[in-house]
Amino acid sequence: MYLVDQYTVSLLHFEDGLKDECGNIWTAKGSVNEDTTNKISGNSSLYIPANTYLTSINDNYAFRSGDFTIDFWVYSASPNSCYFTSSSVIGATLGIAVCGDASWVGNNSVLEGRLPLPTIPANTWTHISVVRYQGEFILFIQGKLISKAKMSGAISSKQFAIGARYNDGQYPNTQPMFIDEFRISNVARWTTDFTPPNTTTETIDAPTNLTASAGDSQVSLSWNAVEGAASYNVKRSTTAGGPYTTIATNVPSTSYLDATVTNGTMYYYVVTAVDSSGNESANSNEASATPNKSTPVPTGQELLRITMSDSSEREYKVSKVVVEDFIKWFNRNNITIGNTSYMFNKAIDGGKEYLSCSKIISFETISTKEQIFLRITMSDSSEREYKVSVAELDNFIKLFKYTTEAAANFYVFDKDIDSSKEYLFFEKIISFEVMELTK
Ligand SMILES: [Ca+2]
Repeated sequence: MYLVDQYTVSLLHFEDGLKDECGNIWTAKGSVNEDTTNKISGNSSLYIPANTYLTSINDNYAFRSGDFTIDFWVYSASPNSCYFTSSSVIGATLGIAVCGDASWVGNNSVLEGRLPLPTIPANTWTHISVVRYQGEFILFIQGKLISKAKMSGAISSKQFAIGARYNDGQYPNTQPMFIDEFRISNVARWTTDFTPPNTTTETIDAPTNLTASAGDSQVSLSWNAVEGAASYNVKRSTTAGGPYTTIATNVPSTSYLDATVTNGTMYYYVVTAVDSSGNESANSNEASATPNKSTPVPTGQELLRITMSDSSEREYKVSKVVVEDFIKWFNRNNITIGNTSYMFNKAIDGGKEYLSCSKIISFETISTKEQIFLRITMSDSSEREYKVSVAELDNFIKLFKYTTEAAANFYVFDKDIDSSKEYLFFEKIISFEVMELTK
């Protein structure tokens, strides 16, 4: 299947009714329908019975004097079918038509050229394209340049019809036909012979909804499955937008754990889908994460922050028992002589620290209930911040990692401000980071 690029004005795969990948509205006149038995791309083509057709109106179809390309695949029992036109009323506007008897590049009053259309083989898929390049109209059949004519006038028609000679409904095709991969572009895609794109060079859809979540020396990725994908490739960069380096190929599932990362570095990821023929899709959306060593205060501990007489602050993660003991000691010594010291075990190197009571100006205890700061980045790039307890954080991470085990696909946070609740859907979370709360 074609992908939309910067030149694509209209693109119909006929996989989803009349869905246009560029957002144009196509209206069926008569009962056209998808056909899954006869197609060039994906699962289906559009079957257009005799005397039915499609129309669409868009300023982008009025090419003025610019280059353009209209290309499509057709399968018809009769070479007299009328494939498309961009002229609204006979004689009113310069338009383009490719019909069984001729390929028109003008209108009845200002005919700049009229190219005979060679006989289109019956009952076989045929690629047809018409291109305007630097004032010349070029007709290609199966990628082979058939003929050219001058075409310098401005095309003002904003209407398009597929399956009729005029898109007000005059002269619809008299024979049924199938159309697939119909595309309109505002550029000359071909100017010499080319190999028509077909199912063997078909592009598989890119994965969507890639998310990256950071851990300690690792980043876990997940994305939505792509129909027809045999495996996925994972690519990484330290620059937003790439270029990306492939770090994993033949990934069979829709998740990947990258354990070859350095804490503190921001990584940008994309994934691609690969089909059984080895065709690789375009890149997915980009997701980023910064792996970091998270050191939450263990459950049951409290943070004791002591301000000394030299204005330095010392922090200790200690049990509630130690906090109570410290407070008792401080009160007793503060009232009396106040010259003895209190010993703390240092968490980092197992050393001991002695604080002199007379040098302590103040201290505060921060309960574990408010010690963890969780910042979540959502798929709309908004950030949400929550203060959570260690237990809450553990629960959140567990449910986020193993969403399948979660009873629900969302997590409920209590809002500090008005004690209301907020529901965050796991699939909308791109990444999150954990910090110790500092005041
Ligand atoms: Ca198709």
